[in-house]
Amino acid sequence: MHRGSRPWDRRNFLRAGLIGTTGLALADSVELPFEFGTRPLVKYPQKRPLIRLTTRPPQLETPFEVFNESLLTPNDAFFVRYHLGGSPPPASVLDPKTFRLTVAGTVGKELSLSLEELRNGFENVEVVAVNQCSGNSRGHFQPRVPGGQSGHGAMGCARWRGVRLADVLKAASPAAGSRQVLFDGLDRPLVPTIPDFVKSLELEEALESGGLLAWEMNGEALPWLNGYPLRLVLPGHYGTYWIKHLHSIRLVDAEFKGFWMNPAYRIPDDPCAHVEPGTAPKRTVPIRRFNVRSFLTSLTSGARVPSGNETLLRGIAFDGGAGIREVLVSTDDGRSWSGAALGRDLGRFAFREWTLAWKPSVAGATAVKVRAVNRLGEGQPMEPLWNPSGYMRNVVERTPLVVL
Ligand SMILES: Nc1nc2c(c(=O)[nH]1)N[C@H]1C(S)=C(S)[C@@H](COP(=O)(O)O)O[C@H]1N2
Ligand SMILES: [Mo]
Repeated sequence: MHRGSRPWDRRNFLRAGLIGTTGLALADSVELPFEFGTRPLVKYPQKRPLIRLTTRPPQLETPFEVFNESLLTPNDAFFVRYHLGGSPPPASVLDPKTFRLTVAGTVGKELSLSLEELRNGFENVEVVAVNQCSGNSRGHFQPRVPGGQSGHGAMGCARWRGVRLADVLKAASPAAGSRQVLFDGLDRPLVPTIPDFVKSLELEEALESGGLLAWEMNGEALPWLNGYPLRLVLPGHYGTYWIKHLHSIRLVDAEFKGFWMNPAYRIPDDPCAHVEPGTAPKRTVPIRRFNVRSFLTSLTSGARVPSGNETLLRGIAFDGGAGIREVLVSTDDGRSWSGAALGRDLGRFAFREWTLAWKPSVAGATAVKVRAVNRLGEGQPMEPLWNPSGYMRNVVERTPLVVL
């Protein structure tokens, strides 16, 4: 289909400044607000049309308006991220009848569990938690950095159901001297020069993280592209640890040095994970928890807002698990700030809704800025912080608008 040729095409709506009122079903491309930001929308099994970043492996972003529809991101709109050419694993290796999760390595008791055994052998629990890719919003980095040029759609919030990672680890009786836990999924590299996607956590961290081995997302089986039949859910931690199609947990007594822990997925060893733009960090550490972020979702860039009427501004905020304390909103491009009302609390790992009634009186160009603070007092920087991998963007975002 020829892009940009139809009157209802999303790009035309964007040019007309009407984004936010458009339905996505008929559109076939999206314009992200940075250079080279034109992206096709593509349809995968169990998914509505999503923003395509790459095809092999699939990397799909959630269209931003979805975050204004509900606090829980629908399964069919949830973003998808893979690393290996062999991802996602084909349905033939994901047969729930033959599936086994093994727990091995430096353990007193090796485990090999079917999905039934996992479900029936341990307490079933739920958590509402945000999953966010380390490189969410990477396309906004200046100077630009290599890697998937994501907009803000490599995040989502869902209700996950499964068993506690800690309960399963304890059932395997970790041996004294066990130091780290390795997680591997059923997807495999296509060529032997690419290392398998394996992630590690300190054992202590794995026991205390509140992590789940989850088979359910928003009340349904995990979608194929989000880890069917079992995935790690590590609330407050970047998505890189949320291993999909998880089939192997391995305890080791040394530090794991796999490619996806080092050199990949590392940040400058600095409290704000940043360096001078264009420079390399002297020391790095593995990326871990989310910093604080917030977004305006009810209006997007270029929206026209009538003066004299009340407009309800709405958005989301989240952090790495302390929970959101307050959200401040500026409707005059950062000159003055008002406290927004916080909505339903779905737990300290979830998207927190915020709202603020705004009655603009002056016509002309302005911008809305949103700034959240968590319960530890951590906020968001007014100027973007930079690192060479384009991770952890959390600058106060700015949405330019026109008051009519
Ligand atoms: N098996 C497997 N699990 C994986 C990955 C992968 O490549 N393979 N990518 C990770 C990364 S970097 C992210 S951001 C999340 C994304 O989760 P989602 O695709 O369900 O949104 O999956 C993680 N789990
Ligand atoms: Mo990621």
